[in-house]
Amino acid sequence: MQFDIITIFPDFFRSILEHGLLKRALAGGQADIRVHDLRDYTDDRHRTVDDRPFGGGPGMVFKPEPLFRAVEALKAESPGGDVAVLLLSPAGRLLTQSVAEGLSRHARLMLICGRYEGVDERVAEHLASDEISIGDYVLSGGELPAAVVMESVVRLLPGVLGNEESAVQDSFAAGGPAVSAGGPGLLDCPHYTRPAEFQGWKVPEVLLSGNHEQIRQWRRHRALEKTWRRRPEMLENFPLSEEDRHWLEALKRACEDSVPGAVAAVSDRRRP
Ligand code: 9D3
Repeated sequence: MQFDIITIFPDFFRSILEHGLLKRALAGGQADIRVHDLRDYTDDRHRTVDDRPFGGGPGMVFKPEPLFRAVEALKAESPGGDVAVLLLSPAGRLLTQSVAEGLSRHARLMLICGRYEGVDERVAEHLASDEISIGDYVLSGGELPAAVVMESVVRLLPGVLGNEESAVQDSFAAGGPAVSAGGPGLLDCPHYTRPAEFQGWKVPEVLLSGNHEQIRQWRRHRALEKTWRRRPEMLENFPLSEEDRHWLEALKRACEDSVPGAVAAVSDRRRP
């Protein structure tokens, strides 16, 4: 898959491309990532990318011409190709695992990073095919969001994760068919490693027991419990098994009755 990032801070991307998953995907040929300096697509002496907003007000707005010139020049390299042009913008559609899955099906992604107060609206309307936000908090530009989008997409590409199953087992993808269809998964169960006791805090005994059926069940219950406590809305579209449903009902009853011992017994809390 080919990625083209258009930014006024090309150096920003150096370190993320030289580490971990993105480095590996580049080396392995699953991803080809190029970073383009928006100023290379200006035509004035000062390499101007922004201007004052019509109608007045604070801040500066990215001019349309350099962005159109950049995207059109890059598009000309792959005529007729399946290219998505993403504008990273706080007003975009929220990035979720299923949005990342959709993006991963394109042959080529162009990522436009805005800065300042915004980007001329004609870019969103007539140049970008999609606008993406990574969440409801204010950042100062689209560079971090572009890196987030890229990492979420690249790890879905065939051959990128050493273990082809890891992507499927991820928190937001756990749970099979409903999840492949873009639904939410469950939060992950807790993980532990040695030592079995650290500063007086013990690893749950069942994990040391060697009883794989009990371990599997414990992990399932912990994942269900964590999801119910922290992200109950994720359970609404999740395909619960009969046994999941029964166990969750028992947990809810114990919590509603707020009998500490009962909650501890159901949820295996050592410090209720
Ligand atoms: C004062 C201007 N802001 C009013 C709320 C608008 C604004 C424009 C541009 C706020 C931030 C930015 C810079 N942010 C991004 O370009 C951005 C972003 C973000 O801030 N949060 C989450 N996802 C994204 S994607 C791009």
